[in-house]
Amino acid sequence: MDAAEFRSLWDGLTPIGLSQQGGYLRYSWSEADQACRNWFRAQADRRDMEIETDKNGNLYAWWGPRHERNAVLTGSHFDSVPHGGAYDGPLGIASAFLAIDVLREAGAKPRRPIGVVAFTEEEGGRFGVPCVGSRLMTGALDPDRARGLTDADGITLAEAMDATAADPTILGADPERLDGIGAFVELHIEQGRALDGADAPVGVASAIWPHGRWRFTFTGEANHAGTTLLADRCDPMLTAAFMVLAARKEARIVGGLATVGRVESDPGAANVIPGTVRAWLDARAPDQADLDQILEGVQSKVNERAERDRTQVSVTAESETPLVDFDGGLRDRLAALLGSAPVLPTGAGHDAAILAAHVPTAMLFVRNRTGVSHAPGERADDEDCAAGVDALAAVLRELAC
Ligand code: HGY
Ligand code: MN
Ligand code: MN
Repeated sequence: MDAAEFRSLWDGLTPIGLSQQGGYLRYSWSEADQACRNWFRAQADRRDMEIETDKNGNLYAWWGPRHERNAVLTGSHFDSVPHGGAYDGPLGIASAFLAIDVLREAGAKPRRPIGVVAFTEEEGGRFGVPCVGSRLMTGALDPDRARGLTDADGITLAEAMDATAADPTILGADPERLDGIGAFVELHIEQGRALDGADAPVGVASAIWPHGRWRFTFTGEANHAGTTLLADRCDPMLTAAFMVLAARKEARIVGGLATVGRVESDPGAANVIPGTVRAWLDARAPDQADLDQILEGVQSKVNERAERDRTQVSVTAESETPLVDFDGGLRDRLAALLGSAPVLPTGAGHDAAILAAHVPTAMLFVRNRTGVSHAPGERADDEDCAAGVDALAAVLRELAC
């Protein structure tokens, strides 16, 4: 695959969902998502691939003998975080279509079905829970909970699906489909700079750190900012601010990561002491014990602080993903196939983490020279993306042809 060929397909996708302020607003079941789905269908049609949407809204394009089981599935997601980058997700889908072109040009014939998948709501950017499409398919997310998830405007997932003529009443586990998948390989832009340090365009994932998302709700007493003495306040913003600093400290102690990127204050007026503050903690660590230590440390210290602030705290785990150690045999086989490509862990979550609990799963990473991700500056060189396509083509050939 040459870089120009990659660029020509990529340029057809990059305008979709681009926001005026920079970055992407590709939310699931939005207009941008429908445009991405139409792009996907056009790519599949151009390649005479059979198109399918499953009961959870995940989109597939198939090549090869569909009557055979143990399909080799590849792909990723279209949805973005708010003002996210162009590559996180879509690169895996675009590369899958191009890898099939490479195989066809080489005269390869699949003996197992090869499927390209676009999983829905991987980021949780609209409905707050990551990997909704893959978690629903694998039975890891209750369909009633999923239907009731709401976006910032209070629209539920069910209503958003209804508005696009997708049927939310059939959401749920899909064991028959899962049973037909023999392997899943997700190509993704690296969200870090290890490959740049190793001077390698492509790498293979060894593991995904355990990580999760916890909603902290701090409750105090709304009151007048200009007339309430400090001693008389029950200000939940103080306790929330303390949580942010405590999380950073606990993460640093164990060599993990902690982020609070979303805070909501009610009523949210500059001259009102908030009555309630909600803050979302994203925490990740090399192993589960470290992650547990971050959460325990934060919760115990925040509870102490709440007493001083005369506020109340409640914590809800919105999503938790245990350590994913990718299938060792598949990992080593792919690393060898790719000329001993670097094998590296990641702290980023992926649909591959959800599938890995059910089918042999691997990830390929494409070099990201700055490591920036989940931001408008995210990018990979066309040459490295083309190398990723060739690597994915080699993997699909090895596994399915
Ligand atoms: O948040 C993550 O780690 C992934 O990009 N969804
Ligand atoms: Mn992401
Ligand atoms: Mn992603």
